[in-house]
Order: sequence, then C-alpha cells, then structure tokens
Amino acid sequence: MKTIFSGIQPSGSLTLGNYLGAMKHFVDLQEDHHCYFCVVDEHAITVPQDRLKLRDNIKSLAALYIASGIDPNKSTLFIQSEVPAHTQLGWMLQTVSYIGELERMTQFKDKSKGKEAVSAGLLTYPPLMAADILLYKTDIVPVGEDQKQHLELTRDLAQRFNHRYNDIFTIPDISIPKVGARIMSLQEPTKKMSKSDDNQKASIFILDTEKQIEKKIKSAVTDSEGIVKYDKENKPGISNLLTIYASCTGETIEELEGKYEGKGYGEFKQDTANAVIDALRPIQKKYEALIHSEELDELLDHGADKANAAATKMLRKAKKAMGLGRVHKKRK
Ligand code: ATP
Ligand code: LTN
Repeated sequence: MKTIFSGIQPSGSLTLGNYLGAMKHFVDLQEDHHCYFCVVDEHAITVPQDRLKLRDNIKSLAALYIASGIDPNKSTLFIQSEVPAHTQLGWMLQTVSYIGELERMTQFKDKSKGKEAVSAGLLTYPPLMAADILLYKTDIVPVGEDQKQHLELTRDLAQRFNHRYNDIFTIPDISIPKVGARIMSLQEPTKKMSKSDDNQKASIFILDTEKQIEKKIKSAVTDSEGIVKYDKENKPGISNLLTIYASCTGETIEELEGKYEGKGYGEFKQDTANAVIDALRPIQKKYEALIHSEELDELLDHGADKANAAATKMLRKAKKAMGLGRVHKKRK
C-alpha cells in the first residue's frame, strides 16, 4: 500500500476551495492508501499569528478534517508541533538547502514582496515542508497546483541527501486533482478563492450559515448573457458556479448545462446554493458535535503517538547518516 502525506495550514477559516480542492480528495484516498494528514501549525507561524486565534484555528482544522470524512482509525491525523521530529529534520534539511534555491520560491517572493521585515522562517519554509513529507516514507503528496514548486524542491533535497549521506529517503510524487483543483473567487472569478481574501463575499467558508452561502452565491459575479454554459474564458463566473455545483452533487457539467437550458441565472444560482448547503450541512453538524468534545483531544493524542513512532525512526536514520550524536556502545 502506498503512503500519502498532506498538510493544511491553520491560518484561517477553511474555504469551499480547500474542501473541494484538497480535503474531499483526501477522504477518497484513505480507502486504499496509508495516509498521514497534518495540521501544519509550524508553517502557519512563518507569518505573524494571533496566539489565541491560532489555537482556535488548529483545533477547528483538526475537527474539520474529521467532519469532512477523515477517519482517524484509518488515517493518522495529527498536529505538526506535537511531533518534534519535523523541526529537527527540518533543521538538518536546511543544511543541505541553498539560499539561492529558497529565494527562488514563488511563495517566498509573493509573501515577502513589499515587506520591510521578512522572517527567516518564511525563507526556510520549504525544508520544513520537505521534512514533513520525508519523515513518513511518503510516496504521493496530494496538493493544489500552487505547491508544485515546493514538491520539486523536496525531491531535490531528498536526492541530494541520499547522494551525500546515505540512501534513506523515498522520493515522493505529486498528485494534483483533475476537477475542483482551482475554485475561483465569487467576486473576481479569474482569481482563486482564498481564505485570506479581504473581501468576505469572495469566499464561501465551510462553516458559513445557509443564509450566508445563499447570499454570497446570489451576489456572485456572472455575465449578462443569461445562458448557463461552461466557458472559462468568456464566462468565468458561470463556469466557476458550474464547477462548484458539479463538485458538490457529483453531476457532470454537461448534465447541468442541459438541466438549465432556457432557464435564467436566478434559478441556477438558487440551486447552486442549495447544492453547496446540502454538501456542507453534514460536515457542519459533525463539526459542531466534535469541536468541544473530549473525543477530539483523544483522537489527536492518538494521532500524535502514531506519527511520533514513525517519525522518530526516520529521524534516527537521518541522524545516523549525517553522523550526529553518538552510537551507543550497548545499543550498537
Ligand atoms: P490562502 O488561501 O490563504 O492562500 P490556502 O488555502 O491556499 O491559503 P493552504 O491551507 O495551505 O493554503 O491550502 C490547503 C490546500 O487547499 C492546498 O492543497 C491547496 O492547494 C488547496 N486549495 C486552496 N485554495 C484552493 C482553491 N481555491 N481551489 C482548490 N484548491 C485549493
Ligand atoms: N505548503 C503547503 C502546506 C504544507 C504541506 C506540507 C502540504 C506544509 N507541509 C506537506 C503537503 C505536504 C501549503 O501552503 N498549502
């Protein structure tokens, strides 16, 4: 069975884009893969965070993983900072990273653009991400298109380490979903829906109320043609709503185009809102039951134990390969 690893940052409320582009696929993958899903809180602190909000976001993200269908008995669900091997191997991988290649990362350039003070952590984010992945002998990393460059660097670092020290790391492959990989903003449908968008009307959050969802979809930017048809170039707004509708119900875009032939945008938007509400309702219900329960803490403790056991083994191998620490006379 192949091993999967993926992580989401607890840097705000999750959007419908995060769900349809990432989480929903994780749920399918756990059936026939050995999966690790992580709340990457040590990545989130590469930009300033409010400590109390961060605490809430960490638990909330963990509850959302479970509410959306991640089964902690099938997959290992855990919080990055509760497994110290991540930062330990992250440091070791920094020593095989070159400043030049880190400075070339698009995410680093975007997030540091125009800022006077840029944290060193923002620069050394990719070796930490590489450590996340390499600790678990990961074969496949399911992520959105935006993470491709980080994955390529992870492969380079693993190969460099294997070549320089010892052949211990599995070289991971990237997997990008075919549908729903890029849900767009409701207000500017040529831009991706993002949890950090300043315009609240642009994104649907997984925990939005029915009224909020309905209102946001009804005020989504479309066009004046009045024909429900998929045309990404000329009708990005309607195309995005069609993608959302199709991803939520499992119907195909062609089926939906047929269903709304000769009908106006009003009815189409109302039905899209209903499809989103129906898809999110069971997740929200499960989330509410979980978020304040002791069960959640127990599941996360168990996840951290399982992750620690696997990660510690690989960390030990990496230390040995690099010559760190001692070889114990008795345990040799
Ligand atoms: P931000 O929106 O603040 O830039 P983000 O949501 O992109 O952050 P992550 O939390 O790291 O950042 O993303 C988690 C996963 O969700 C990633 O695999 C990412 O590719 C996916 N994802 C994010 N936004 C979308 C979107 N609009 N459509 C599809 N997938 C998305
Ligand atoms: N960089 C990713 C989050 C992330 C991740 C990972 C994804 C951190 N570590 C390991 C996959 C595997 C992001 O910003 N989406």
